[in-house]
Amino acid sequence: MKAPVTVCGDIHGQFFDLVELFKIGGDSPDSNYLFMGDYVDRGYYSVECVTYLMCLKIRYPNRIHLTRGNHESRQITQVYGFYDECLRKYGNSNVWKYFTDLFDYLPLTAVVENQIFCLHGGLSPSLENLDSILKLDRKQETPQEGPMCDLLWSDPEDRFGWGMSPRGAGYIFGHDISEQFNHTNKLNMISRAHQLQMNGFSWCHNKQVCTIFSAPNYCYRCGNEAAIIEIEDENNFNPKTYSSAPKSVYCRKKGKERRDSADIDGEEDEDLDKKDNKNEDEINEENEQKEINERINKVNDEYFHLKYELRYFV
Ligand SMILES: [Mn+2]
Repeated sequence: MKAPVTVCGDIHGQFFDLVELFKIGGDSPDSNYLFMGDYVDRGYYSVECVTYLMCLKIRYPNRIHLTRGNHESRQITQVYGFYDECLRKYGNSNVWKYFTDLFDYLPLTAVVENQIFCLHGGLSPSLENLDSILKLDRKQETPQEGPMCDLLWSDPEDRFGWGMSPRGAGYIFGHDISEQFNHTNKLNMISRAHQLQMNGFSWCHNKQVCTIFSAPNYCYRCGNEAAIIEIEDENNFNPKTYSSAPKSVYCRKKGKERRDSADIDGEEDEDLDKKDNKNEDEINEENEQKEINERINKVNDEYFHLKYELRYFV
């Protein structure tokens, strides 16, 4: 990819903060963008975030680039919110299915001006150079181990060599590993996301690795700033930080949500009135819908009480 380009980290379903991001970085297509994954899960608006970014990609394919994060996966989205959000918003899992099928086609990494290696997680002990990344069979669900998994899951650490990751996927890698990789591939630096940064971004490994995090007040309670970095050319970076959108913008009234779930109950009651004269297929279909409705109600409860597990890691 060519500079200038603005590089962004995790978004995690915080749609109103994504709107804020474009206010700070400039509208697409006036500014070029590279997003490094984790569009979905955790926040309440994964559907809106991923739909908006994909629409921009379709409309301006050369102005915006989207790489894959560890959350762009069938398995992870079933645990951390995107799947449940699709059920809640659409009453079935079709939208989730289409998006997770699409995620298999996202690129894993990008290189800006042959100098800046961009990806979601970090390095892999099975990938010594950029050519070996091109040879990966990436059009699949992210595996739970191996080079493709490592690129989306690994983290830099203040240490030497490789280590086990506390996340249970990918590795932790020391500054000697980053130095060797950058030297072998004639790179200036590695730009990555994947870890919460209280100031939005930070350097490590003697300025050979930069972590960018673009979800302000992550999970609506971490109190962190977010950042994006405008790369003017291979030597000039302008970090821009921003806070989350004002609460009045994104807080939907509890009452409205309650009415939404009441509508679902209403439909169910209507169905019960017509219970006579039903064949087995109809009854099965009804039971299936009932299960979905129950799950939707359960998800609504969790939605109100912010029960999604919060970890330091993303
Ligand atoms: Mn991540």
